[in-house]
Amino acid sequence: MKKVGIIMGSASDLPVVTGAIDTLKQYGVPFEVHVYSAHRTPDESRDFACSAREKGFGAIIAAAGKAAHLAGAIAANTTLPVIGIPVKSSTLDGLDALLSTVQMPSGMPVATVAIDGAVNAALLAIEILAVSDEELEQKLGDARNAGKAKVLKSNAEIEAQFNN
Ligand code: RP5
Repeated sequence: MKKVGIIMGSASDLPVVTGAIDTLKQYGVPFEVHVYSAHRTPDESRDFACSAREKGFGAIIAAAGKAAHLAGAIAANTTLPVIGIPVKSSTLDGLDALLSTVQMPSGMPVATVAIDGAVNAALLAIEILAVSDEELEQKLGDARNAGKAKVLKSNAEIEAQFNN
């Protein structure tokens, strides 16, 4: 199975990124975690992106806060799908990172999830790998069904509570 690369701009992003790590573990998807900053270690970020495909990665998650150009910088150096997590690490509550990550010019896509949306970033990476992996696709389907059952149970309880 292809690996997922998780890159964060700073070790201070780890509490957010943990949501992605836990989700990938839950699905048994192999991954690597690195701290590469687009501005503090631009050479290392570039080297990772340039060699990611040949190293067996199938998708890359890039998490960064403030003027967050990490996901875009990674995308500039690979044709692998890149998923950006805008991290809420500033006085602007992550809006700065959201806009910096989502507003990529045409030709250089970054699939941007919600501010601190690490679980969805991992699920999107898993969905990308599941395009050619039936077992993974089955796990995703099972999780959707479990989520549906949970909501239906909540609905039954609420309806009983309000007698409607
Ligand atoms: C960004 O700046 C990082 O991704 C982090 O979210 C933010 C703050 O970094 P530190 O100053 O905590 O290293 O580059």
